[in-house]
Amino acid sequence: MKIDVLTLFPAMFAGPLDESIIKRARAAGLLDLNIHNLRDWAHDRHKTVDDRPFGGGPGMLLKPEPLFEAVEALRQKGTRVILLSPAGRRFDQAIAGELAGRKHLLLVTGHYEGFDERVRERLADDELSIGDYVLTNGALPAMVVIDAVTRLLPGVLGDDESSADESFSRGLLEYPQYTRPAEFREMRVPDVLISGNHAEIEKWRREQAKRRTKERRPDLLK
Ligand code: 4GX
Repeated sequence: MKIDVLTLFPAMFAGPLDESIIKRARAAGLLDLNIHNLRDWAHDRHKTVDDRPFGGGPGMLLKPEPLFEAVEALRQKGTRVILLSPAGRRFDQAIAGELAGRKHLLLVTGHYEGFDERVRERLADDELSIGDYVLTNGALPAMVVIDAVTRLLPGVLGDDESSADESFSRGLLEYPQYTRPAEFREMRVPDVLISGNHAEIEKWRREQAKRRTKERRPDLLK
C-alpha cells in the first residue's frame, strides 16, 4: 500500500513511524509512506498557505490553490483523498479495515481553523476525525490512521501478533490476562487459568470479556 501525507509539519512524522511494526512494514516494502510539505506548493516567496476567512471571524484557513495543486500532483487513479478534521466521520476499526483494502491513500491534514470549503467539495473523498477533542493540527490524527491501517496489511503482523482474533475484531473488550508469578503481593491468578482445562478457560474468558464490555463500553454491544 502507498500512503502520501500532506502536512505543514513534516518533522512531526519522524519518530513515530520509524519504530517497531511500522518501521518493519516499511523496510519490507509492505508500506510505501511519503510525507510532503504543503508549503512546497505555495505560490509566493513567503510560502503562504493560509488566509483570512471571507465574512470575518477569528483564525486563518488553508488557501485552496496550494492544496488543489498538491493533491493534483500526488493523486493517481484509485487514490482515496482523506481530510483529517474534527468534522469528519469518527475513525474506528471498521474504517481502518476498509482503508487497508485500498491501494493508495492521500491524507490531508488540517491546520489553523480548517480548510476552504471548496477543498471538501472538490478534492476530498472522505473526511475522518479520530475523536471528539481538539488538537493543534492534523499530524497526530494522520499518524493514528497510518498506524491502525498498516498493522492490518497482509504480512505486517506475525502469527503471534495477528489482528484476526483481537478484541475489537470480535466487538468486545479484552478479557483479563495474567502472567507469572501465580501469586504476587497476595494477589492470586484465577484458578481456572491454571487448571489446564481449555474448555473452561475459553468459557471464563468469553464471560469476562462480555461482562467487562457491558460495564465499560455498553455502546459496543448495541
Ligand atoms: N481528528 N484537529 C485539524 C484544523 C482543522 C479545523 C477544522 C479542519 C477543520 C482532529 C481530530 C483535530 C485539530 C486536526 C484542528 N481542520 N483531526 N485541525 N480530533 O482535532 O482529526
